[in-house]
Amino acid sequence: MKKIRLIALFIGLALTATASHAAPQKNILLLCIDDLRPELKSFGADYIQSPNIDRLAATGRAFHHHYVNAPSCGPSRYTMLTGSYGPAGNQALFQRAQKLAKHPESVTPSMPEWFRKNGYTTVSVGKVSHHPGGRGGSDWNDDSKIEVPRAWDRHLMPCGEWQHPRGAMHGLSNGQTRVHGATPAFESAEGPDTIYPDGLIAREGIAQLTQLAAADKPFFLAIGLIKPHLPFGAPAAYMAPYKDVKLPPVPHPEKPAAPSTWHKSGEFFGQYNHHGMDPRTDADYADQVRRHYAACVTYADHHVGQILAALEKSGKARDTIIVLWGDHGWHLGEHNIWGKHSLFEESLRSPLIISAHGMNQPGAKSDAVVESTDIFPTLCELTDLPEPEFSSGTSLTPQLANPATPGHTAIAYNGGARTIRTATHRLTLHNNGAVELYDHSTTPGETANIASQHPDIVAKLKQQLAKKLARTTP
Ligand SMILES: [Ca+2]
Repeated sequence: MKKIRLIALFIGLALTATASHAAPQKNILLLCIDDLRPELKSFGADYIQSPNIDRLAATGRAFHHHYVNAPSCGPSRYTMLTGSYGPAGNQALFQRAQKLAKHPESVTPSMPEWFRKNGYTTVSVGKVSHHPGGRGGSDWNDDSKIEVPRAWDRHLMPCGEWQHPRGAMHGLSNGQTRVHGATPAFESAEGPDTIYPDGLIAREGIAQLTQLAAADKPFFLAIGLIKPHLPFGAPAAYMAPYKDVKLPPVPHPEKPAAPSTWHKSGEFFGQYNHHGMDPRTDADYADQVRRHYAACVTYADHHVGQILAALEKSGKARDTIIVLWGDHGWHLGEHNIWGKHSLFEESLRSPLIISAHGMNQPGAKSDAVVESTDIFPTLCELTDLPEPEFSSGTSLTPQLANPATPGHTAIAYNGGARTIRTATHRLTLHNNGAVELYDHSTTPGETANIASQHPDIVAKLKQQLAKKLARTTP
């Protein structure tokens, strides 16, 4: 069955290969984008300029109902990189590394480790795991504290004027690093792409891509861009498309009734200086924040374009599977939240695009509910690597072969609650016993909790959620 799906997917390529010689081993180019909402032109947002990601969507499969398994950077990246559910905090991968040091037999291989073991050269550049460059220590550059041991042949983070990965992670223009509570939440300084850290990440990523493409071995290259993570800083040129554009109204901006995973947007309000302004009460300020976020999306999109152009130039585009993945969404005022960390749709839904040369119906979107743990088994199947049976994900090759193929369910968790999304409903269970149930077929904004009216649906989804969570890696 697996083989039939693969042949269906790559029918064009398979015929070419039969006529000449065996197809070369496919490379992987994984593009991770930090805090990217699925608000792109190719995902239906008219006012956003995202031409390069849109072109990728037009040649591949855009998953419009991809859900992350945790609404913050560290635990979400844990699930994508390991194919398993894990701890809920930002230290998830470092905890795994400690466990690996003490009890190596109890830790399953990460996705890059799996590819490396199977003959690939594996390289990461930028923010792929939680810390850009994948190291711990006070400045995140300690070579003795590796976030994902055994994964990478090289894991790089060019820091330039920001001096270290911790500085670059929350950096503003020209080497400014974040000062708790004093740094502005957004900025658009005049200058070239490299006045913000992503300019350096893209440049190093392209250098690595060019080097890997010239070698004989297949490669797994992951490039992680930091924007549009806070602070929303991008060169002024990227603000230009948003100066006069009319922003759509924020849907359901009201604070939800309890119980919910609403929070006080601590990252946004606590880490940055808003000079007394608050987007929850000041419409002009909300507008400015949204425009700067949009500029960061276009800045990220520009780098995606540069990287894809370098892949074309390398001659390896036909032999490379491209994955673009957002590590979670972000509330720009929906449900009265400015941030992530909730278990609402705005935090959990993120873009996923998979593109492989010769695939069926390129450009047709998928509405299947899928989740980040699915990426690992999918890429193994596409490259004919051994199946990672330990993964709790499900290969998405059926959706790649036929975009109308239904999905499954997606689960997620934060410190205080856990949730399951089906094609029609979301159930959220709080640690204190409270329950939320939303029907997306009637109220897609998750504004009407119908848990008390539908105990049957609650019971059924509870069971499904428990079954999936039972596969969590401690
Ligand atoms: Ca993130």
